[in-house]
Amino acid sequence: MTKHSFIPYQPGRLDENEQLRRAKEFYEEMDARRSVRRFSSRPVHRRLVEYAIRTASSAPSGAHRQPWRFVAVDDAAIKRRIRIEAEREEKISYEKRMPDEWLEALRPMGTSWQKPYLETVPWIVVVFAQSYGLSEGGSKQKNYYVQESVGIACGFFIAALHHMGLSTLTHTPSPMGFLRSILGRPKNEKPYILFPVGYAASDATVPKLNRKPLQEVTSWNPDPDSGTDS
Ligand code: IYR
Repeated sequence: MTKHSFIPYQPGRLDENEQLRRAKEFYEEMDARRSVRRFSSRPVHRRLVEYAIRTASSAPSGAHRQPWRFVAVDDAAIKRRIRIEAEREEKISYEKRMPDEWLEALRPMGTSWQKPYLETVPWIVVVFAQSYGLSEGGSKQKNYYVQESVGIACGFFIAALHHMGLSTLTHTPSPMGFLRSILGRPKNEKPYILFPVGYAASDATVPKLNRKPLQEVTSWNPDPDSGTDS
């Protein structure tokens, strides 16, 4: 492959007070985000979904392969099929596949195998990870760091939706293979995350959660001798 041409890049140049102001503002905005399981049926303009996907697709990716595909669905019949198949898998998971410890960990969240929002939400966006690329001629092209790349893109997607006042849920009905057949995706694509996208219902509630404080998620210049590993 020929080398890219390189162009100057000089982002930012903000003074430190402005940096801090923006840092705090962005943190507070993101900290206000919550996953939602009750959605309004109020329509969401397709242009908003397009911008969320554009933002997601601006994420960094291994060798800039952008190994993702966003499949956006607002067709009622397709959403219904997704709900039926997702609930079929989730029912088996909740009743048979998930060990007691997992069910116990989920109990505080009040989730169940039932996913009515998959039908009432205006959009479902299913993100597929491309384990390898397919050229137009059909030859395979290796992708790199696919899981990391798609995970980062999904993070951008969630942030973009929140910024425009929309809500979503990081939903991974398991196993998710049914999404490939319902949505007609090729065999190099694996379903990664399903995002219902819409406005939170007016009666939506979320569990009262606390986030870990900074010191619990951060280590600064750790001393290797005081680690907990023996
Ligand atoms: N996929 C199931 C179970 C589930 C698992 C985790 I980890 C969650 O944080 C929430 C739910 C479901 O969607 O109900």
